[in-house]
Amino acid sequence: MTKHVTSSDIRAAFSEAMSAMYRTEVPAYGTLMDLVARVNKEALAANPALRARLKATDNLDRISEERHGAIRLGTADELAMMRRVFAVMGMYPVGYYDLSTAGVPVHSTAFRPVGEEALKRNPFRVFTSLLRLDLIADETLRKEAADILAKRQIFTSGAVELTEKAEVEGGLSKEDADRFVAEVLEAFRWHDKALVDADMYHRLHDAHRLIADVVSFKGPHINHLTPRALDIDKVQALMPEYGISPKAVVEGPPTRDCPVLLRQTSFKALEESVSFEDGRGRWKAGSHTARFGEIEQRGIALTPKGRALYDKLLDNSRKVVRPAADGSNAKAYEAALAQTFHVFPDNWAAIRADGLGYFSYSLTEKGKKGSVLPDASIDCLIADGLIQFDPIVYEDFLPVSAAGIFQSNLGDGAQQEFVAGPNQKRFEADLGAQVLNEFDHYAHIEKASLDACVSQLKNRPA
Ligand code: OOG
Ligand code: NI
Repeated sequence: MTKHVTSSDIRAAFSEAMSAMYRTEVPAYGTLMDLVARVNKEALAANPALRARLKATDNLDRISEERHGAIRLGTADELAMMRRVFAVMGMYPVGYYDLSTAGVPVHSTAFRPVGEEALKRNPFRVFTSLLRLDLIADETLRKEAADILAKRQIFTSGAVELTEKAEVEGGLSKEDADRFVAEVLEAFRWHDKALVDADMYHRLHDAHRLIADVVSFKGPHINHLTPRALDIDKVQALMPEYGISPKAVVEGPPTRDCPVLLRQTSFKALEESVSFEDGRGRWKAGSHTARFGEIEQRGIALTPKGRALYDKLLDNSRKVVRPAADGSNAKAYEAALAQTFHVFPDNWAAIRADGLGYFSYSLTEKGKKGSVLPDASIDCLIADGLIQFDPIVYEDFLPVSAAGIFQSNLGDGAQQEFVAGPNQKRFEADLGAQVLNEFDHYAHIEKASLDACVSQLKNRPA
């Protein structure tokens, strides 16, 4: 019997290989990584408490590594196969994101590790979007785009064979895993020679820039990678000094003492040279804008109640100031956001008491020795210093933020409106599986931690 490597090890190797490839392909991304490493180092030096906490809970050496990337697929078959490929790496579809309401003709999920141990070993996830051709108004163009997509094969035969082998045998040997990573990486590679001629590219582009990005090329090139920043505001402020141009505003909640959900920002996508065949075997130079670099900073996962409050406050603040793509009202937007979020409690005890966030519970030193009456409430156990609680980190994405990231990287032109609403059923049919509900998932982690504390306390003789 051959020994299998773990799916987490394959994921870690894959994310490392992807990082190396992307840095070579997009040198500005390497610059961003250098800036992030510097800011993270400074943040740790300036804040010993943060350093101690991260040392206890995270691998300090890997703090500045990539947390996620993103791709955009063209067909149901591509999505279904991508699901099987990611499963080999222990990455499963979590959440459904409809971006049509934000003027982007896609719907998406995030493939990610789900268990605590897997997340700790390597948290790499891939935000994966599927183009909604049904949102192209022009019927002829819709048909042409579908025909082009139907002909392409984004995976190498080696990638498909090794995925099948992993499915049949329940894993891969070290040697096969190395080959798997190399073969799968090919699907994420950039191709500067378009599949379509210049005329078709421009017609797709006129329908929506994103449609041109998905349909015109041989595969779903990775369009960004995202390391973790310990001080996202500082990286945003320093980008120009490093010769990279940041998007107008940081997406998500404002800067807070108790971070919630996810804050993200990126540098704007670069204009890159590509070429189009002219039908007579000659290549004609052109350009395409799709690839960028992003950073993220994560906070506590919110309950449906907390999330509803977050959504309402974000919406309210955008009614006061809508961030302009050129950054001209960025300061006013930040001020409005901070102002609106004043009503969102900014200490862990209040966030917990109000039922806004998910927490992981554990026994204190006193709790490890103590015992309690069977009917003691959790609040009493906390008040008596037997149980402590820590925020559970949000591991998913935010549709409004994702739309902001998409938009700022699709150029600053006028936004388009789509009438379609979410269609999770259709997405899951195309995926060939159901996506995990993120709230159920966090609630489960919270409950398991609580049950463990209570059973330890109550099973001790009083
Ligand atoms: C994905 C944008 C969404 C995020 O971090 O919210 C995303 C894309 O541009 O394809 O990655
Ligand atoms: Ni992203």
